[in-house]
Amino acid sequence: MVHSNPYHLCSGCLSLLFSPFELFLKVRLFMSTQSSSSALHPTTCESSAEASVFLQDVQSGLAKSQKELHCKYFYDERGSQLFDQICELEEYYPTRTELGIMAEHASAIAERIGSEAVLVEYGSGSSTKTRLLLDHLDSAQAYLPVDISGEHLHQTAQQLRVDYGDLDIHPIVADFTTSFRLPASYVSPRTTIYFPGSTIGNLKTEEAIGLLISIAEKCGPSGGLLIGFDLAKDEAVLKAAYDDAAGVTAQFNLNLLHRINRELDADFDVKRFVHVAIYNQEESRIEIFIESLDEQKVCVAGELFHFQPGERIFTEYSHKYRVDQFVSMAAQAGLKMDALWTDSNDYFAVMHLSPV
Ligand code: AVJ
Repeated sequence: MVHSNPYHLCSGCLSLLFSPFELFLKVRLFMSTQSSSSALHPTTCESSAEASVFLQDVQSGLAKSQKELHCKYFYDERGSQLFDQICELEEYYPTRTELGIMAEHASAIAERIGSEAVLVEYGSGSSTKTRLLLDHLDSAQAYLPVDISGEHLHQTAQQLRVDYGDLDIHPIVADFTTSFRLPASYVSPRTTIYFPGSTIGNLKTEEAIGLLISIAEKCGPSGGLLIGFDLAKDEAVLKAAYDDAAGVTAQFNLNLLHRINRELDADFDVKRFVHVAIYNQEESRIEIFIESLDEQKVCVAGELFHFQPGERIFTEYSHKYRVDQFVSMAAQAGLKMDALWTDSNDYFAVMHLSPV
């Protein structure tokens, strides 16, 4: 029952003020302060508060007339594994294409970023594409990978320190879609934000512009933004990429229901749901849903949710931009394009922008 949950009032009030992304960070930051300030605070404290935010988000998302679950919840351990498998699929062109662009143009891109850069990466993960940059940058001052997954981040940073001995590496555990700050000692006129992976495409257009505004505030007058985003293309190519023949993307999407069953007290009968990926031509984006095959009831921590046959839970957008569209979004954030690199099919774009 919602009312027996001690976090209800607190997160309920907060959620009126902040988007789920912002709320997520606020709790993360709060909890990380807690655990670092007191060794006596066991991890159970952190996990129960996180579980409570997750539960609130799931229950409120399923209570909407258009049911929804936030795509950030895809990435538990199993979900991250499945995402890595997606990146290896023949049909899933973005990862491979972006890496190809970075490999082919690494020295031109590094030249554009310039010397003595402070490089800040949003959603750094394993920093694979970044190594291509670091190998070519002229005497970078520092590399600050920002990621929500602390454990993975610190492991990656440790390996980078081994491989890039002279470089100052300062990992930051944060959700970059919220108002996080760079440590004062790293604020530089040569700050460049690196935001690969077309993660921006998962945001709604207003949210994407908001994020670009916060990036424009952080990058220095002689710094900029290096961003990777997916381009509009043939519908058949897009649909195959988000509904692959082997069904890995379906597993990735449906894992969210398994995760809710595992972590929250829920009883989704996952085999009675299917993965749906549609292309919305007007909005130029893939829209991903989980569709109920029949009429059914699902219980999540004491709350009952009804599904009609064919009813869908919205889980993710993946926007596919035209270059001019992206340029005008960036202009609204005070950023102007000064270089663009694409692949021979024009499937993916890597753009460098500077503050105006
Ligand atoms: C890499 C997070 C941008 O939208 O292509 C892949 C996520 N979802 N298949 C994307 C994703 C389904 C992906 N991002």
